[in-house]
Amino acid sequence: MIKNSFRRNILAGLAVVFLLSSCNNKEKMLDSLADYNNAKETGGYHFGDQLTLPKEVTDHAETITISFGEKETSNLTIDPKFFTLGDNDVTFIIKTKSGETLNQDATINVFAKNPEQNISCKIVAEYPHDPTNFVEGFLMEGNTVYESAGLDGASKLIKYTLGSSAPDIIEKQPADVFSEGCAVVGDKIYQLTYKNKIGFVYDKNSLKKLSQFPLPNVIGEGWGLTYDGKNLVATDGSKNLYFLDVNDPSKVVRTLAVAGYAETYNNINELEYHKGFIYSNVWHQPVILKINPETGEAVGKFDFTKLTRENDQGNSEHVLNGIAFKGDNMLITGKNWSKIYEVAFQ
Ligand SMILES: [Ca+2]
Repeated sequence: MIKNSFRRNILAGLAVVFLLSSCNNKEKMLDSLADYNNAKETGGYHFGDQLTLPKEVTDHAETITISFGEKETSNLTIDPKFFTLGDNDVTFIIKTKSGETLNQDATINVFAKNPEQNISCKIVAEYPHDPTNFVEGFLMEGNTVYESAGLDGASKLIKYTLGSSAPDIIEKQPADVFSEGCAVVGDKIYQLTYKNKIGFVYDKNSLKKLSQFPLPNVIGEGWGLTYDGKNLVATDGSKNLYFLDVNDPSKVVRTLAVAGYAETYNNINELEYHKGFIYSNVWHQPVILKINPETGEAVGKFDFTKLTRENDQGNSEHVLNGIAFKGDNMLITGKNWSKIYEVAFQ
């Protein structure tokens, strides 16, 4: 009896020691994981980086899974197939060697794999631009410029020949509609509105309004618009590009955040798709980004500080906001600018 009771006590004692050490390990794992994630949050990761989790975690983990939205991965690499640029609010799911499952939330900040290349260019031509136009949408086809001008009471869609200062056709909006970005698809022009939550479709030749569509709920405000040959691509003043179904632009097909090597770009604005890349200016910044539409990485950057200073007349709202292409040269203008510049890349 004495022997049995002694044995029972020893077994109970061992179980307590085991439980205590298991609890201890569990706390250590969660604490060290939290410390690691907090330390990494500011500097972030770049696409291709490995997550090098602390030894306290890896020593006691059977499996480590990261869950993000409806996706899960056990590959601890910052892979664009799984992570998006900017904030990823993830949950770490750790199965310990002692059979427990631990969960911990974390924010994983992701930036582009490589620094943005500074692309230099030179002005090769200048054309007139109506300085009363608060440009929100700007594109060119052949020699014809299509332009959407904003503001309540002054919104309109116009078309004119590059070099001319008088429009061929003006289609005015009702006073309560604030026009935004526009894009040509076949014989139609699609146009967003700022806060009216609708978009319009026009006949490209006559600029007569054909129909309207509701903006997707996720788009807070209509900003820029372009067409990549498959989808309409819209911005709403956030860091996101929204790829819309061209047959039903109220449907978002894909959302992509935009970031460079060291920063996320918010206020992505007027857009232009050209030969596999999306070009976008950034509201209140005199820059144009060249964006990889597969990953959202800003791979290149144009600095138009000097042109913006020459054209904004000291008004901080007269920002660079118009990108079009004339062959492989870029046309740029801005809100209330009196010129359109043709620039060649160098
Ligand atoms: Ca454009």
